Amino acid sequence: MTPFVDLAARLAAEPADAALKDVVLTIAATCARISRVVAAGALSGSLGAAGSTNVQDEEQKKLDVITNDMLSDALKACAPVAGLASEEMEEVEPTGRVSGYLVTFDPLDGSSNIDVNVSVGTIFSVLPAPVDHAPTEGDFLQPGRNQVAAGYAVYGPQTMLVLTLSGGVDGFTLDAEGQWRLTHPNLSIKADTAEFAINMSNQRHWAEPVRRYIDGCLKGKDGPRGKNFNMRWVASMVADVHRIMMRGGVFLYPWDAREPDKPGKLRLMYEANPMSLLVERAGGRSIQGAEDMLDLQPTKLHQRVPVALGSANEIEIVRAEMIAG
Ligand code: P6P
Repeated sequence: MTPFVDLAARLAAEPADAALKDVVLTIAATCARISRVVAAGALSGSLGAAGSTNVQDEEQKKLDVITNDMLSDALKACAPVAGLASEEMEEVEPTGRVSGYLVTFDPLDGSSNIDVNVSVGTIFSVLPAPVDHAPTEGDFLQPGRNQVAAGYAVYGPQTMLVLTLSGGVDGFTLDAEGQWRLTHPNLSIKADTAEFAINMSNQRHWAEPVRRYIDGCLKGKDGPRGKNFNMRWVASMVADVHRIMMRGGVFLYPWDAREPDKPGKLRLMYEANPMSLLVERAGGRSIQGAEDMLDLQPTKLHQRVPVALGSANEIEIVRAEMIAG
């Protein structure tokens, strides 16, 4: 008999309504199925390019399309879901139902890592749906603080689900029977860190505040920070954020001059906002520029934002650099 309670038992203790728990359980069950599809890799012929591009004009991998269909089909069959939106779909998709919840998701984040067997993941966000009409794109454009649930599944050495509804953040590990087991209750991010995650190859393109912050870290114990720093970059947001949930750190994907009209690479509605809710609920911080990410009023469904998130005290140092300009 395992000592680890399962997801349904943990949700039973949540004050959230049964309809929201139904949505979360549907997403969790689909992520368990996605884990098996991802793990099969070349054996199932699901690696490689799909031969199409998504709304971001990015080449789609076969697994981007397969996993998007898995989540879309499951959510359309889930009664409390009134509408869904995905990185892989240009428009929002009303389900024909009114009221309940809206779900946004990145079905397989980091998919460029799939073919080289590096961790990837699924990110999801749940928002309240309008009560009196079928949802339109405008109904999805709610600040991150409106989220009623958020989470990710990371398909790595273990498959884990990290989730927040009304309270804290819990981590679940998928067992051999396909059940999510509560292995990491009440996750909390260390307030201080000596580890940053950023794609250093873009250094010459960063704005001055980010360049100053990273230079300070790189100067180590003889520099302004008085300590040495370590660097990590998985190039899979889910994997980098999961490491921060487990041992602290900061993750930055800032604006850079390569495409100056783009505020950042990552998407607000189904990457930055769900990750920011999880990080804040675990005691961390998440900012875009000098503002809290969760306060941002979205203007477009596939809007991109610069992201800096992680250990609270370290992010406040980043925020101070942003304010200094
Ligand atoms: P780069 C994956 O494509 C992603 O959207 C995030 O998961 C990841 O953090 C980032 O892009 C990696 O970007 O420019 O380092 O390849």
